[in-house]
Amino acid sequence: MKPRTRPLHLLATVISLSFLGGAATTGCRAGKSRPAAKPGAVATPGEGASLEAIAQAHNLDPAEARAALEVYTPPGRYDEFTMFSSGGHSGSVYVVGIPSLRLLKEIPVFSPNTWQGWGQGADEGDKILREGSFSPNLPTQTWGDLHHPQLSLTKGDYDGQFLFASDKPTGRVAVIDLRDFHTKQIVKTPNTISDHALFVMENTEYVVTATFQPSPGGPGVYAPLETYKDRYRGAITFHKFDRAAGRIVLAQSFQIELPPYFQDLAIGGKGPSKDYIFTNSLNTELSTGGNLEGRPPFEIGASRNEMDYMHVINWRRAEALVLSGSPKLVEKGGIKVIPLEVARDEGLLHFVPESKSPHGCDVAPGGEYILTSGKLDPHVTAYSFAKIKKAIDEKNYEKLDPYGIPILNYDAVKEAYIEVGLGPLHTVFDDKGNGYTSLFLDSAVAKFTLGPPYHSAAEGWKLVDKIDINYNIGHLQTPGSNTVRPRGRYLVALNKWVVDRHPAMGPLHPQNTQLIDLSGDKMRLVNEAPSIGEPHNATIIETDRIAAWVTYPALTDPATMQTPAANATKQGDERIEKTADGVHVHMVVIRSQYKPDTIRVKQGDRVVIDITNAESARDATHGFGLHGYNVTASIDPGATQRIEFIASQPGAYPFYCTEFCSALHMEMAGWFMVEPR
Ligand code: RUQ
Ligand code: CUA
Repeated sequence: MKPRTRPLHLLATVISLSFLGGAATTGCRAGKSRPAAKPGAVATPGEGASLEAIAQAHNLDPAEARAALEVYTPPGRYDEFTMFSSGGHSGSVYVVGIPSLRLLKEIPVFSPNTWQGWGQGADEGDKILREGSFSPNLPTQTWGDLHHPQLSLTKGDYDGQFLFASDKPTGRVAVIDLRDFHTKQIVKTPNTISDHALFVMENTEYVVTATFQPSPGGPGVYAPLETYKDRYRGAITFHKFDRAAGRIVLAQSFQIELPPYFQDLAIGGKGPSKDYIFTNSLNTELSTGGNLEGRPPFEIGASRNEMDYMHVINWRRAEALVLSGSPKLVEKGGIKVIPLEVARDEGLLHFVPESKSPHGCDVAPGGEYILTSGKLDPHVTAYSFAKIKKAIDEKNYEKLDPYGIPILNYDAVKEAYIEVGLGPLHTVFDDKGNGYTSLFLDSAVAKFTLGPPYHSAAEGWKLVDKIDINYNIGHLQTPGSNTVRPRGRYLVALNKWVVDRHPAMGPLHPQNTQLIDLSGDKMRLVNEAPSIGEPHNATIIETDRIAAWVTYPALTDPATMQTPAANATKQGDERIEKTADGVHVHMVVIRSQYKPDTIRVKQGDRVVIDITNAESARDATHGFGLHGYNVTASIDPGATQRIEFIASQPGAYPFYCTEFCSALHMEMAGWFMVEPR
């Protein structure tokens, strides 16, 4: 590839060193002062004090006093927006109100949760974790890095029905139903050993994931690292989503094999670009590390080339090939796979040069531009989709990559190259034609104008504002940013480190979410809150657009959402049946008793307990805690739930309600008696 003039190239090298060194940005950068922490309330003036006096007593400057009023959500009122935030390695999704930043709920996904009885050894969550584990021949994976949450779309906008979330290390996708905020399915992406990106297509036809580390064929498949170039492959996977069933259907899913680059972030096109998807890649050098074996460390080996490749994939044509039943496809891991050579020969895949070690890959709301950032280059590059299309049609190639994939001419497809600051990562959008890019190294957010049709050619692609945040920002989000209708109003900065923002509480600090007001020309920091785990990425929707239930319709099985569920127990029909290998308990719970409250089994019996909560009152959840057997369940009003285990040890075991449900909650208990054989 011919060398290009890179303004600030030297600077990029310096940045690269500090970026690779990791700890270079603690926010305590020399030469740049940040406001020192100051005490909160020093005295609370009594009733009748003026707002000014209260602000003064709380040591608030006018901007802080104003922000306090702007984000205050009085007791009993709801936040305007709801954010579904990644919990990183906590494995959960956290539901947070905006602008208050109040934590509203935890949705357990990839990790067990005792409060909600999720993945506790005998319940539905346990089954979902097992079925969606990395490999059937390895222990059930009970942790993950919940990375990218994404709401379901209808016509390119949020519909409030489903939330999907990816697990980066293992390459899994979870489906969460927003009627009850429960995880319904976890799917291991076939043939991959790790995934990074997750996004959904315009009408949620597919949930798409792209690999991170390439693999020789998925869990359990070995090929020597020396054969990396020939035997390892990346992939982009189209998980078919059946909206009526609320499940991913692997039999109708497909995958396109890609070169063994690390595919990193990906996004679907919109409007003119809606038949295409775009994904970054890094390590086009095909480095495999080996720092004790005479090879460069991975991070050095993987950053040698000046440019990596943005992948431009014609998914519409790929889908047509799959639906045509073409014999060129192979069946692997339960899905149809388009081999790399077929993708190349069918013209499904083109590359666009992009600044090395790129990160964000985002599409402007109208689909005209694709924006990427090179972590080591202080610019955002905007590519014009029209120019990409033209270059593909005219075969305007610079050269072919080692796998024969055409690399489009950079100068022919580039639209703009905007200097934003150090360590640019992701870009989001507002409703006024502006882009906002997170700057990891600068610990800042840059605001710039998009080009036509958002702004005139003269006004477009200009840096217009910048704000410091605290500290190492990764993703950022605005409500509806990746939809066809970004809402603007607020921007959330999701920060990896919090350094000095909260009082010392041991060396592991909380991480941090900061709220920025976008209503004026200048961005304003108005709120912040610590988070549990890394708030990796988020997705933000109007609270009143979420189609959540307040109770289940009577006799619903949350596992299937069917009502009446086959295993529900009606009041008056409570009983204990002997089965060939044990007992089957049909139980009803209602304030404040279990019926039956005495269960007698023999040691070694298989025990099946179908528990139905007969309540219809809002919030009338009951639990079932059987310690010793390590069984706990939370049965919400209207729900029915099955618990299954073997009564292996004799003894007298109490069970009790784990939800403080009534004045007689302490009396809501029973006996599980296991008679020795
Ligand atoms: S990517 S911090 Cu793993 Cu979501 Cu950019
Ligand atoms: Cu039911 Cu406590």
